[in-house]
Amino acid sequence: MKPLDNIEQIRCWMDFGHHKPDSSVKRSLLISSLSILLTTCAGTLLANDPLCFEAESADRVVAPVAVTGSGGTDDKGVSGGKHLEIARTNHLTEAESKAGEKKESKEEKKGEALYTFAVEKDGEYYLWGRAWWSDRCGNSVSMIIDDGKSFTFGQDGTYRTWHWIKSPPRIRQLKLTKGKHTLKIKRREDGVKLDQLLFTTDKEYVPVGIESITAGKSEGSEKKE
Ligand SMILES: [Ca+2]
Repeated sequence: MKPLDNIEQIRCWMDFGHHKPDSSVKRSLLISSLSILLTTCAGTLLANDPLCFEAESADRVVAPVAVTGSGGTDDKGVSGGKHLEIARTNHLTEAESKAGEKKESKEEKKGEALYTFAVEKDGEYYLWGRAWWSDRCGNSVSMIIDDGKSFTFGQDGTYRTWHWIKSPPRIRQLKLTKGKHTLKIKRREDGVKLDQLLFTTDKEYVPVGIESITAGKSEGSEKKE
């Protein structure tokens, strides 16, 4: 586990406030396995419609997916000062990008960000993401909701600037029942960043700039007021 992961996990834990670990557990956190950290950090993102949260607020982030905030020119105007990133370390050729994916290493296949969220009503949802794409070989991620089929998010032609894009229309994966669900973001290409994510049932809703974070993270089904 990278040092950055540990820092993120501790910060996440501290955010619970009412559920702080004692010092011995904190110490074990630094050296313990990822599975223990995941159990500790798990929480459900809850809010009324729209449900907006930071992309960096995942329960679990596994390399090459990472939480970062370099403060560079491209990071200006990032909500929360951080974002999710799949760095461009292994550039895809255009042919590989057109094919949808390249042969991934075992490590790359493990890469993901995992979120647990809950919606307050059944419905057909729209998932928006505030994204930054490098170019046409780095303008998408794969997403999986619950145990559904993965779908491609992105593939638009706006590069090197933060902008909101929407999930493909009318996909069955976004027909959600009231209650808890999971979202996984997986690597499809590299050179991509995500700042915020937003679920809504309102088809007229169009996020602009940095949206207000509406989702509070809470354990189980308990709602944070
Ligand atoms: Ca962010």
